[in-house]
Amino acid sequence: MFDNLSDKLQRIFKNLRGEGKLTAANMEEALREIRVALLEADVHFRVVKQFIEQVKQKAMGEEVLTALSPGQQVVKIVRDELIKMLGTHPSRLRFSNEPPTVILIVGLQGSGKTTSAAKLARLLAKENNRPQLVSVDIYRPAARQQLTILAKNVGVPIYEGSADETKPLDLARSARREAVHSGRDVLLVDTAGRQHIDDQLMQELHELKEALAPTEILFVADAMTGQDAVRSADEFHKRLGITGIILTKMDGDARGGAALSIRSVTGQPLKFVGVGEKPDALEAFYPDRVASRILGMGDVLSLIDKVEQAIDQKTAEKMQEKLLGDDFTLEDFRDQIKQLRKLGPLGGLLEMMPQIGPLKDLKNAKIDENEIGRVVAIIDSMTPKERRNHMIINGSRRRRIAKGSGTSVQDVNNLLKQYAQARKMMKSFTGQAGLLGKKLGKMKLPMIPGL
Ligand SMILES: Nc1nc2c(ncn2[C@@H]2O[C@H](COP(=O)(O)OP(=O)(O)OP(=O)(O)O)[C@@H](O)[C@H]2O)c(=O)[nH]1
Ligand SMILES: [Mg+2]
Repeated sequence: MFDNLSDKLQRIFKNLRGEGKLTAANMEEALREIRVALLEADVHFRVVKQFIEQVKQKAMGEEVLTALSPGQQVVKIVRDELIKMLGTHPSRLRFSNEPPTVILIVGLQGSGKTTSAAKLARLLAKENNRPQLVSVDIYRPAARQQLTILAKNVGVPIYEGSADETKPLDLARSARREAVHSGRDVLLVDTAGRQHIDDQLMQELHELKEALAPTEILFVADAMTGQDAVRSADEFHKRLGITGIILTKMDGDARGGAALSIRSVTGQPLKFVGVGEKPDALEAFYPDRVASRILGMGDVLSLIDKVEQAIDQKTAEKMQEKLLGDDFTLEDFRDQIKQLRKLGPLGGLLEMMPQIGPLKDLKNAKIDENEIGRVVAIIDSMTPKERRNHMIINGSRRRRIAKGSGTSVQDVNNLLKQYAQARKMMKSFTGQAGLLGKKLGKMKLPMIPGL
């Protein structure tokens, strides 16, 4: 559903990535385009304004991360700000210390309350809770029956009430008693919807709130209604006090702006999103995942994360100097390999690399994790002197090293051969270092010896 926004942002970033340097001018231009893209996605204008302001400040003030190119840096800032806008932490349901935890489900007519109540009950049951449902929608004919059918579907008990229970408060109180009686730990209360927010509805909800002391009051908002969903969430919050939001129909073709603004406007977290009509179409809301999906570059972003986490900047720079110099020892060779290993399975890492220039061929390179372990073990079994000068490693030293590392002399020979090749390759790179550096961007990833 974020397709359009995603496309636009990607185009903006792509243009930026081509720029060698971030200047006030190209930044201004990019920000203007981002602003338009967000507004077109129906994000609330105040939220957009604040967002752009934040990104601008960060981009201008940010200490330059040498591991990232200017374009990547902007992507990172925008991503971080998007996450902030969506809520920094995934927001979980809160549970009462004294069961049953009561969850009141409120919202306008047709927003998806009843469906979401059943979906949530199913999710809770799957996570080893003992939920129970009740509908207090006495207004719409067959509303309670609708929940009864859904409850059967998801295999969660429902309090159906007796014939003389015709008031929401009575139904709710009895359901709660029943839940306590049968050892249910969560009571989900599906309420009636109205076309508009009116005093009568608010009165009823207030009474339910008072009687049940719910731990959560979840506002169900229909994403397809865009800014209306944001506005009604805000009003419900002001009048009733909500604790979280379920945004439904995110599988539709809404522009997504509601999802982006609802948190900033109401100050309440998005907890779940509905992504279909089926009982299993409810997902916990993870701000970081959604942000990455919007940017449509989850892969590149996680690569940025990994690089930031795994590579000690200084070490990487020193290493690069060494790689291009003459004193690339077996120790450096080992450290290189260890650095690479910190990035996790190499196959995955290579998949995430942009498929451009010299990196294109890396994707097909098969790197055996066991092989890396062997190489490290062999080098660890050498004496410091041997590591600094491989020329002294004669036959008897090779036998000793093989024994010490639990490998064979053949393995040691292979490693020394690889190392010699890597050295040779490094040297031949020296001449083209400038060109290569440019091609690799400023990521300063350690190069892979032996490839
Ligand atoms: N595609 C899609 N449809 C949904 C989603 N959630 C709910 N619906 C559909 O929206 C319609 C209304 O859902 P209900 O759960 O009955 O809505 P409600 O808020 O309980 O409605 P009232 O009780 O009349 O106020 C139904 O047809 C649902 O199948 C969703 O996440 N995606
Ligand atoms: Mg309903």
